[in-house]
Amino acid sequence: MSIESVDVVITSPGRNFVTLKVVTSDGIVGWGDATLNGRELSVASYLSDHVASMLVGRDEDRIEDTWQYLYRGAYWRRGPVTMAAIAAVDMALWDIKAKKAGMPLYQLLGGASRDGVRVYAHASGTDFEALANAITGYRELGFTAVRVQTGVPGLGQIYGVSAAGPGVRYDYEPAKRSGDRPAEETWDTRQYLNHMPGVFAKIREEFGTDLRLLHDGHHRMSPIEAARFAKDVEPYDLFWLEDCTPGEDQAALRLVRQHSTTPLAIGEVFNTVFDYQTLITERLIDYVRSAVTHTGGITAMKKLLDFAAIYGIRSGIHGPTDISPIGMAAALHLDLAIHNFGIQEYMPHNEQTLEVFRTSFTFDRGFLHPGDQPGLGVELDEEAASAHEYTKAYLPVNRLLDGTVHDW
Ligand code: CS2
Ligand code: MG
Repeated sequence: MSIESVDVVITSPGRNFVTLKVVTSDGIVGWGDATLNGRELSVASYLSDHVASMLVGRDEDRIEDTWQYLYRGAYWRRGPVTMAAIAAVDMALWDIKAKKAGMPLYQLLGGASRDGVRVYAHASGTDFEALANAITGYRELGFTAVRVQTGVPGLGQIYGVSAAGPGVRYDYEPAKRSGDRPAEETWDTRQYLNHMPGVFAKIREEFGTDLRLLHDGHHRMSPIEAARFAKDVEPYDLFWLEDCTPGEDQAALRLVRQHSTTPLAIGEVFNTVFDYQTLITERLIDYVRSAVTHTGGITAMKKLLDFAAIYGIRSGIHGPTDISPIGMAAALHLDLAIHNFGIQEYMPHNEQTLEVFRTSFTFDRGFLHPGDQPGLGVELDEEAASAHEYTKAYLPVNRLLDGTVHDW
């Protein structure tokens, strides 16, 4: 048995996705997610122009060797493009291996460690009323955890708040089809710092203490601002404060840790374990946020989460709509199997996307389950995919009120 063909499928059912299709000489198909929001074609080219020909003829069962071959063999390593490409190959090979075994992937990762995967939804609103409406809606669907993002008085459209207006299920899509350059948003950390603690106080007053609340700082605060924010929200018992400060400055989290016991989550823009080394070994975070799609796949993610487990750190795998249903399924198989599971992000994909990606994972009262189909449990409908042409889209660029470029 060997790999017979390797192809890249680019489709855009409402937003862009890049998918790798690997077919063995016995006709078994494996799928891998290679989507990198705003830079999709870079990964598509890395795969089709540089990797595909290297894979044809290789033994599809040698997953670890293929991973090392693509990581060490490239010489130029790490980074979001390289690791998304490797992730897609890795996911496809695990999909094939589990299909050959006639088992859902989680069985090959040690079997189920829990009955279901607790997920959190994105609740947002331009003002408190809209936010409360969204939280109520998600609670009615059975969610036990919600991420809270809201507008800041005086600022326009900001990160994480649906432009589509309040609602339980909205297609919040951060990447904008804005022609040849990104849209721009404005930001002011001081107004944000002064506004948000009161929002959490009102949420606790209205919804009580049981609901798990998460919040995404989205890389925007300086270390001392993050320390202040984490301390100010401590009374509201957040499940986690995410990306409170740009995580690549790992040592900065020592300052935040000194001032607060608010749990911290970091890593969705990270691509290898080396990005986490200080954060994990010094216990500066509580949750690992990487996506399987951006961190070298299932092989690398399992190693990263096992490393984190030694330090009492749990998973919080990234699951926005710009991770495809294939990448989401890969996360769910890992979530079900590992011991140090924390929580899984779940932004439901739109109907158009689900016509292209035939999923078998199920949602039930706040929990997802990957299902028991052999493999990852997601099949891409190539005919449906061909109906949605790629359209360039950019994540916004953020500027402070004085025009200075800032983390978005
Ligand atoms: C966000 C993401 O889900 C999250 O935690 O940080 O939605 C992020 O903004 C997007 O993945 C960027 O493409
Ligand atoms: Mg985030």
